[in-house]
This record gives sequence, structure tokens and C-alpha cells, in this order.
Amino acid sequence: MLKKIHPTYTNAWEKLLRNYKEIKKTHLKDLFKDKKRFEKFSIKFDDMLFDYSKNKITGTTIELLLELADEMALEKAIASMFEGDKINETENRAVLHTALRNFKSRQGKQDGVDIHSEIEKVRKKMKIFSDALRSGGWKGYAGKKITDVVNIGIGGSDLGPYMVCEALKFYADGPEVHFVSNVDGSHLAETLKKLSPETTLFLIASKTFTTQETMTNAYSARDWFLKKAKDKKNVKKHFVALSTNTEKVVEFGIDKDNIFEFWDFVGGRYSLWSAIGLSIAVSVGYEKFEELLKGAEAADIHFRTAEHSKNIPVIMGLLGVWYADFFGAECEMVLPYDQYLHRFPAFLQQLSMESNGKSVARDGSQVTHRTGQILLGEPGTNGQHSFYQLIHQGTHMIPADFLCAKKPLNKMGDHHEKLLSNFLAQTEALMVGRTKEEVIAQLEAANVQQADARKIYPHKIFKGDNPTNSIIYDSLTPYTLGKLIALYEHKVFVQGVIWNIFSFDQWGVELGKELAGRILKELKEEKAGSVHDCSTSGLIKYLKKR
Ligand code: G6Q
Repeated sequence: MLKKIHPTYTNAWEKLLRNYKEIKKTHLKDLFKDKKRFEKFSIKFDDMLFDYSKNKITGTTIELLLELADEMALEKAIASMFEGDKINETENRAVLHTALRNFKSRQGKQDGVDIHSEIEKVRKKMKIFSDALRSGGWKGYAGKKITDVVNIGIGGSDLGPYMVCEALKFYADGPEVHFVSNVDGSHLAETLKKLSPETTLFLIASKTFTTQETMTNAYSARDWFLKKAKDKKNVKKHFVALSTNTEKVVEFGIDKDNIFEFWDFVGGRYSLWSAIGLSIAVSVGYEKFEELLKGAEAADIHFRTAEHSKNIPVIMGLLGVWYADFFGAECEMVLPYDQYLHRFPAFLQQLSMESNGKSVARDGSQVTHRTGQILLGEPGTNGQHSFYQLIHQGTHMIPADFLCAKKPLNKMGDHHEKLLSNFLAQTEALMVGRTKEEVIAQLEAANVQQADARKIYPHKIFKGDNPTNSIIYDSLTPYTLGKLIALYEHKVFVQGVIWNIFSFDQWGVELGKELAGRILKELKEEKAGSVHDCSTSGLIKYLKKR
């Protein structure tokens, strides 16, 4: 089991505090007097370059952060996860999403079950099914080929597969995939508007098969389907379940043969590698889905074997801790200069904030340090014309990851050069800033009257000194995407270990599930409940007068 100590009790923490006091006074651009910074603070991993030189760190900072990782027993924690220890203690579960993408060393049992043969069995089933759908071998009840697949799921059963299907759209050559998550009927209604029951298949993606939003959408989708297909027997050809709960799936009316199973050791937000990824295999083909898994496996091997000083997720995680706990940064950004990654920040929001949005330490005490940061992001260059203003000239320090591909998937004039020049210009500007002298010189060159210049110049100064990481990959292949996602998964893991919190439960999400059920009853019944505060009761009454 993992060592249970508070990070603030470590020797490294004290030393880091002293290091912070020195570094906070040094502007990032002054750290670049060291011409070797780029070489010192960048890591190459296959086709990927991780440059973290534009951070407020020196060699000593990194040494101390690594010392902190040692004192928090990171090495042991990594081994514990990969070996299947029940590190998700509050749910008494192992955390083995890495086993889903383990092609090289297939051993390991969970509660006496050989999980690798179970995983392989499901993968084989996914291949057969997705091949049949894509080739047209699988026909709908009316004998027609399936042209559209709708994934109905929410949270971990939506964000991962949706993000990946969008990221791999360039390779999509199967039936069109759609994603419905919101219980707001408009989401399903708008999706179904364009579809025909004869050629549509539904993947009901739910680990528990009890989630209110998913079950409501699933039943409404079934009603829509049966309105045309009439006979309940036809459901078999059009409804498939991705779930751990066979009993509930059968109760819904889905054929046992149409269940793609996964297990309790796969957390929702880590489940795109499991049967929950079936929509990905349908969209781009099973082989590309497997490439995605193999990319993640490469990242797992890197995480397990690379020295911590050359280990991308370890460094990423430690830098996050450095800014959150020492600089008090409340927010971090992920800014992909790659349109295909437009859902990546949304996916990472769940991964990071659901995992590390905790304030209770592993021993049940309240933490006294800062934990999970608020994660935001949008694809560049769109963000530049919107919220970058606050990063450049606001009062917050917002560490940001900039991501881009060396080679574009779609060659079009000089679009890619323009995209890259924005990527580089932004990371440079966030580091260097613009001084008063530079602003005045610029105004003089533009022949601005002295009186006007004096008035305007303070508004045109950029403090700079804002840290960024640059992550550059050759091009966005399924393999590279798998690597990228897994690197971030491990970054989040590293932070959970340092912060001494449990990253793999989500009791905050469970609360929402519980409360909505109670109020629903009151909304449907004649008498509004009086157990609420006057605001909630007032709102219930108001909403009932529809
Ligand atoms: C993820 C969370 C949560 C979960 C959804 C959907 O880690 O547990 O986002 O994925 O609540 O749950 P089901 O898959 O059980 O419907």
C-alpha cells in the first residue's frame, strides 16, 4: 500500500519553499541567460518533444521536485498501480486501465481471474462486431446496412470516446458516429432528426447501467426506434450495451450476445480503452483502435521505466504541483494548436478535476495544501481572440500546455505555417512580455503624440513571465493520440500521489446522482416537498406552474 504522508511534512517541501522565494523574483526571460536551457529542460520520446524550458524553474528546482517525488514514494506508487493493488481504497478496487492496453507482458490476475484473457476476449468481440458494422455484414431489421451509430453515455462513458472520434476524424471511414449525453431531450431529438431507425444502431455506454441521463436517453431512443420498427424482437439488431452490469442490460431488453463487458478495475474516465471505445473502432476501424491502445502502452512503458528526471508525466505532474502549491496558481490551460483536438481540453477537465478535485488526504484528514487545479482550454488560435487577454495582462499566473503537430494532416496553402507561427509567438510572448521601453519605442515609431503615448503606454505593457510547456508531435496518428492521452493520465496520477489524495474515486459525482433522484419525485408529484430551503422550494413551485 502507498505511504501515507502529507507532502508539506517532507524535507523537500521546506527546501522548495526557499527555492520558490528566490525564483519568484526572477523573470522567466532572465532564466534564459542560460543558453543551454532548451537542451537541459526538454525530453524526446519517440516522435514527441516535450519542451519545459519556459518554466519558472532552475536545475535546483527540478532536483527538489524529484526529491519530493521520492519522499512521497512515487516509484512505489507507480508499481502498485501497474501491479493491480487496490489503490482505489475508498471503493476497494484496483486501477488497471493500463492492463487494457498491455500487449507486451500479459500476466496478472484480479481476484483470481486472468484479466488478460478476459480483456482479449472482449477485444476480439469488438473487432468482429465493428468489422461487421463497417462492411455492411451486420444488417438492421429491415435488411439495410447501418449508416449511423449513436453512443448514448455520459461522463466517462462519453467524453473519452467522443474526444477520440473527433481527434481521429481524418481517418474515419465507417458509419457516422454521434454522441448523446445530456438528459436535456434536445440533445437526443436533434441527433435523431437526421437519422432513420432502419439504419441506426445505438451503443448504450454505461458502466453501471443505472445512470439517470443515460437510461432516460436509452429508453427514449428505444421508443423512437420501436415507433417505426414495431416488434421488440428488432431491438436486438439495433441496441448494444457497453457495461459491467449484465443484469440491468438484460432488464432493458438488450440481447446477452450484444453486451460488451468491462470491469470494476476500469474507472469511468479511464474507460475509452475498454469496450467503451467501441464507437472509435466503428468509426476508424478496429486496427486503428488497437494502434491507439499501443500508443498508450508505449506511454505506460515510458512512465514505468524512464528515469524520473526524463519522465514526461513525472515532470508534468511535478510542475503542476510547483505552480499550484508554491505560486498559488488556481488554473492551468491546455491549448491544442490542432483542430482535431478540440475536445481534448474537455476530456482533460474530467480526467484531472474529477481525479484530483479532493480536499481529504488518504488518512482522512483535511489537506492543508492546494490540490487539483481548474483546467481550461480551447484550440488555438481561437483562444487567442478570446481569453488569452487574461493570461497576457490579467492578474493571474496561468501555466499552459501548448500542443501542435509538426506535419498537418490536411495540407492547405500556408495554413500550417501560420498555425505554427502563432503557437511559437504566443509561447514566446507569454515568456518575454513587453517592457515599458519597448512599448514607448513602438509608439514613437508609429508617430503617436507624446501626450497620448504617456496615457496609453501602461495598457500596452505585457508582464510576460508566464510559464508554458510545448508538446510537439510529428502528426496526429492514432498511435500518437494514445500516447498523448496516457501521458496526461499519468500526469494526473503523479499529482495525486504528491498531494496524498485518492485520485480514482469520485464521491462528488455520486452526490449529484443521489440528489437529482429525490427532487425528480417532487417535480412529478402534486405536492412540492417542504424539506428544502425556501429558495429551492420556491423554485420547485415556480417550475411546476408550467
Ligand atoms: C468517471 C465517473 C463518471 C461516470 C459517469 C457515467 O470516472 O465515474 O463520469 O463515467 O457518471 O457513469 P456510467 O458509465 O455508470 O453510466
